[in-house]
Amino acid sequence: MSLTTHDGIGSAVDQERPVPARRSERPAFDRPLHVGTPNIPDRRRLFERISQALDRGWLTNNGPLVREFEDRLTQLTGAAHVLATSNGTSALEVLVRARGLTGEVIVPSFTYVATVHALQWQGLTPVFADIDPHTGTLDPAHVRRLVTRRTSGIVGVHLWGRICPDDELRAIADEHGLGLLYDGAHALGCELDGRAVGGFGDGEILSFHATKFINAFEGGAVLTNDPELAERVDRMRNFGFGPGREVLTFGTNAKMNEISAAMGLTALEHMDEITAANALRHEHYRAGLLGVPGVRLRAPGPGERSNHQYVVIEIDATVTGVHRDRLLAALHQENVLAQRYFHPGCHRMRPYAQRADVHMPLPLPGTEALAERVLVLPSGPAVTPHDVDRVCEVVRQVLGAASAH
Ligand code: T4K
Repeated sequence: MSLTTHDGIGSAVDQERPVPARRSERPAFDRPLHVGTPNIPDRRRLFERISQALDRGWLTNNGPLVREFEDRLTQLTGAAHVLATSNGTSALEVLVRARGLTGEVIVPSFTYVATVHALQWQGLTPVFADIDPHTGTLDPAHVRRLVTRRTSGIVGVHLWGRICPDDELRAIADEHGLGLLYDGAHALGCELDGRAVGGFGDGEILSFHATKFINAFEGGAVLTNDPELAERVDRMRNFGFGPGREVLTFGTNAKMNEISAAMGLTALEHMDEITAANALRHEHYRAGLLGVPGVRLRAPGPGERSNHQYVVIEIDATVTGVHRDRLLAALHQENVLAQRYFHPGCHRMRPYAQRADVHMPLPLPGTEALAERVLVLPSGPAVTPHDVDRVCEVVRQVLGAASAH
C-alpha cells in the first residue's frame, strides 16, 4: 500500500503498519504541549521596565528601550548595525526593499511562508530553489541554475538555526551582481566556524515572535555591516523620515515599540541560561529517541553552534511503516502539539501554486522529501524533562518501538 498525505504527495511505503491502540482514553498530557512555549524569564524586571516606559510617557518611535535592545544585539552578534522592527516579516520586507531588489529573487520553498510572502508583498517574484535535504538550507547548485537576467537577489534561510552555505552563495551572488540576504528568524546566537549570525550576507533578519526562544511578544530586527543599507532601513521602517523630519524615501511603519523592547531586553539578559536549557532539552529528546528505527533527531553540523530552539525529527516511513502524518495525528490525540515545520513547501501553497507568473521550476526533490518527513516536537520552558520522557514514550508506542525504560 502507498501512503498518501492530504496534499496528495505520495510517500511509498510497502506495508502500512497499524498504529497500536491507545493505552488510555485520557490523553497522555492533561495540558497541551506546544512548540515554542514562550520564555518569560524575569517578570519583576520586565514589569519594572514597562513601568518605567509608562512613567516616561514614551511608548514607541525609537525610544530608549528600543535603542538599548539594539545595542545589546549589536554586542551579542557583532553586527555593526542593528535596527529593531515590529516583527520578522516587516524586517525582511524593509530589508529587501532597502537593498533595492527587483524582479526575481531566489528563495527556498522549504521555509515558513513569511519569507516568501515578504518578497511577494514587495512586488518581487519568488523563484523557488531546492534545499539540500541533509542540511535543510539552499542548494547552491540549484540556485546557480535559476539565475536569469531578471534575478536581482538571493534570500537564504538559516533553517532551524542551521547557517546557509554562505561561501558558495556569495560566489554566485558576486558572479552575477546579486544581493545576498538571509532570513535568520530561527538563528539568533547561532554560529558557523566562529562566525555569528548577524555577519552573513549583505543583511540578515531576526524574529522575536512569542514562540522564539528570545521573544519581544512580536518583534524583529535587521542586522547589517553596511552603513548605507542600515541608513535606508532606518528611514524605511519609519515612513521614510530622514534628519529634520524630511521625507527622503518611501517608507512604512515597521517600528518596534517600548513594551516589546522591554520583553526582548529582559529575555536577552537570560539568553545563556535559556540556550543551555534548550540544549539540555534537545539532549534529553536525543536520549529518549535513541535507537528508534526510522527516527532521526537533527543535530548541529560540524563547526556549528546552535541555539537548539527547535527539536526536529525526521520520520523515515519506509522504516517505521507509519507516515509522519499518522504519527502527528497520534501525538495530537495525546495533547502533544508537534508541528509540521514546514509542510507543504511554499510552492505548493495555493497563492503560489496558482500563479502562472511565478516562475516555478519543478521538481524540488529535496524540498518534497523533507516536507514529508519532518516533525518539530514541543519545546520551551513549559516542557520539562519528565514531559520529554513521556513524549518519547508516546512516539515509541505509536511506532511500535521498544520502551526506553
Ligand atoms: N522567517 C521564518 C523562517 C520564520 O519561521 C518566521 C516565523 C518568519 C520569517 C516571520 O517572523 P515573524 O514575522 O513571525 O516575527 C509560528 C510563529 O508565529 C512564527 O513567528 C514562526 N516563524 C513560525 C515557525 O511559528 P505558526 O503559524 O505555527 O503559529 P501558531 O500560532 O500556530 O503557534 C505555534 C505554536 O506556538 C502553537 O502550538 C501555539 C504556541 N504558542 C503560540 C503563541 C502565539 C504559544 O505557546 N504561545 C504563544 O504566545 O507560526
